Amino acid sequence: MEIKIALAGNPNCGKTTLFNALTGSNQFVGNWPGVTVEKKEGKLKGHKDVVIMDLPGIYSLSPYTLEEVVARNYLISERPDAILNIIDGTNLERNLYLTTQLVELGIPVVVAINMMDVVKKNGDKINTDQLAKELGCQVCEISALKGTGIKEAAELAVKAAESKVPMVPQHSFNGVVEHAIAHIEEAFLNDVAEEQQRWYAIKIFERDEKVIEQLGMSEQVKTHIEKDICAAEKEMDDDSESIITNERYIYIASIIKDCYKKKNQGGLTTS
Ligand code: BGO
Repeated sequence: MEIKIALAGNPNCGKTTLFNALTGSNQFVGNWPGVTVEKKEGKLKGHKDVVIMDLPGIYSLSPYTLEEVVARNYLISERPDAILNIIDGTNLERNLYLTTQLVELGIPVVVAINMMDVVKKNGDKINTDQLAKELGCQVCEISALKGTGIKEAAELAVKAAESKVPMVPQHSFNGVVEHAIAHIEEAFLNDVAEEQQRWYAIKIFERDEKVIEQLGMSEQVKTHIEKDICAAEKEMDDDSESIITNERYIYIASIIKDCYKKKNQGGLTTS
């Protein structure tokens, strides 16, 4: 059986460098169906049955850019066996925004923190064990440019794919949001595989038109669910999409506080 591993990450996180290092000359380049976004896949060196799929660089799984739509359609329709999420260690906060969404898809995720050569040179510290605990997935350190840790990262992704243990997201939104999400899952998502329900429910809560259309929600169900969404919006005095975005950033801020130490932070206030 062929194993499919998707490489996902922000633009400029080093995804192309990693993809090239992992696959060498064993690559096929084409376009995603119907769009002019480049599609690249290749065999993992030393594993003839492992295909690495290079997804477009994206900041989020929202439906607003062609790249985001291509990447998320692949993730939710094709369901790779694992996601190798490359994040730029010099830009943790921004990069983790995508990570918080990838771990909700129910697909095993391995996070590879890239640019570790720069992080180390700067004297900054990332507590990967703590980060793994708070995200609920394995985390490793790599430098795609220098080639350090990349074989190990790929092996972790292969193991995660083989294990088929679905991700269990560690983050909970505010109570009223969780209430709405639970209600959406219960009222409408019974036919969706359990590990995928949370991602869909969050998207429905955000009123993501593409997901709502894909799922073919009736007006009756929409009206029913809308009550819960409006209740959350009223209580939190914001629109549903902004509520989710803000809560993700609060979660990320707490992760950064626990897991990241910048060398010079606060170092000047000795007097
Ligand atoms: C240029 N460490 C360091 N130091 N740099 C890295 C690493 C790493 O681990 N990984 C990648 N880079 P892409 P996306 C460049 O191209 O793979 C660098 O968008 C330059 N180019 O070399 O393209 C990598 O596919 C001139 O840098 O990322 C590349 O995700 C001056 O990060 C950049 C300096 O990598 C983006 C850098 C003409």
